[in-house]
Amino acid sequence: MHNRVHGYVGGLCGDMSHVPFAAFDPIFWAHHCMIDRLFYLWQLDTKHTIPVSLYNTVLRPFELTIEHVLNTYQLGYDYASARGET
Ligand SMILES: [Cu+2]
Repeated sequence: MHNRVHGYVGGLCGDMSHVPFAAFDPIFWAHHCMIDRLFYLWQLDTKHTIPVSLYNTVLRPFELTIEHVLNTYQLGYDYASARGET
């Protein structure tokens, strides 16, 4: 889902198709916000969990690990609609 949107929007020559330039396209930010929200909703579904064995995986080029980014609330934001709010 993630990669295909990059390809559909960017085509052969557009910024979205090329990792070093993708963030220059404004749709990049909307796209990644939606991916983040879908991951959040996926986490709320108790049938899905991230294997604990992956928690210490470092997310290069950042110093954060998977464990650091699992909880959006701890990152300073949340999705109201997921809690039944409008
Ligand atoms: Cu992307």
